[in-house]
Amino acid sequence: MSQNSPEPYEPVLSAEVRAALGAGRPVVALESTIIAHGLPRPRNLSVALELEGLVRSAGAVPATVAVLDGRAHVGLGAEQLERVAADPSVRKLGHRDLAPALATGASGATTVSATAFLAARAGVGVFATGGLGGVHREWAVDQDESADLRLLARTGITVVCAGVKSILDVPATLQRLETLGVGVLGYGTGRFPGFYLSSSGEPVDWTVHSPEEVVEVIRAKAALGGPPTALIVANPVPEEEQLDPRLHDRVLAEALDACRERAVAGQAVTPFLLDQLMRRTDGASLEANLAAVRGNVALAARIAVAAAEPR
Ligand code: PSU
Ligand code: MN
Repeated sequence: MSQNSPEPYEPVLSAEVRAALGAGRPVVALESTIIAHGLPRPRNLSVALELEGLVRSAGAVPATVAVLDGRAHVGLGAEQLERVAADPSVRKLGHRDLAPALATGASGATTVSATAFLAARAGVGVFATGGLGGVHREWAVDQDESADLRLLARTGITVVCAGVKSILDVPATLQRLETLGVGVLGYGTGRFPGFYLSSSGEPVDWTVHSPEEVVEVIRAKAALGGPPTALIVANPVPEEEQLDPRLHDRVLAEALDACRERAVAGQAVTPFLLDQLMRRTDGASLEANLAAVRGNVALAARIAVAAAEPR
């Protein structure tokens, strides 16, 4: 991977990503927090490689985003990806953490907020993740709302996700997205997906059925102009791969109790809850999470390919 940028704080684009962007070929950004902090080792590395493979087989270039030794990278080589997956000192970086990480030479995986920011800055228009962060269920007590929401309100990028994590207060998160002016499209559904579950039960206002329809919305949004905002494509996990909803509800209540009892706070909350669900479902939540992420990455690649087609 070439350190081809002379400016110390400029993000480094991999040669492959740089070439694809220069030629108008499709690129899909992938976040790294899910790899470093959302999935168990060593499976996380094989998942990271599998996700990059899914993007490639759809005809697009993967751009996994991370910070390594104080350099922000858009597009990682195999050794860099391995480091993000295996090195326990890799931190979790939201958008606000980027400057201190670069200034101190730190290494970290990027959340949705940091990834969307760096990807959009590099000129990548489509981004895939599992589930967005959002308003936590204890918001009235601790005001924990993921920085993902505000960053997406100010960043022009299309994010494919399975909704927001079901550990969150989903109706409150949808309300925040409405207030912040972030567009939400249900992909093949009139219901907002529920991350591990195909449906959260909440309605969405707009439904699309193909990558081409998503691209039309992106084009209309660009033609309208105005301040940049994200477009969320909410893609449900297939019903046959979702977590059993009854198991989900029972185990989530236990996990939230454990979070409260152990006074887990701040950045640790989301990884703690995801890990608790995995343990308490004997790994079933992990399989549903992976199915959701795979579907999102494949759809994001199809959207990026359709967006790169001449009209
Ligand atoms: N999707 C997943 N697993 C994850 C995440 C998303 O399937 O671990 C990560 C994303 O990086 C997201 C972060 O930005 O969780 C949210 O963390 P917080 O609630 O601390 O903002
Ligand atoms: Mn938080």
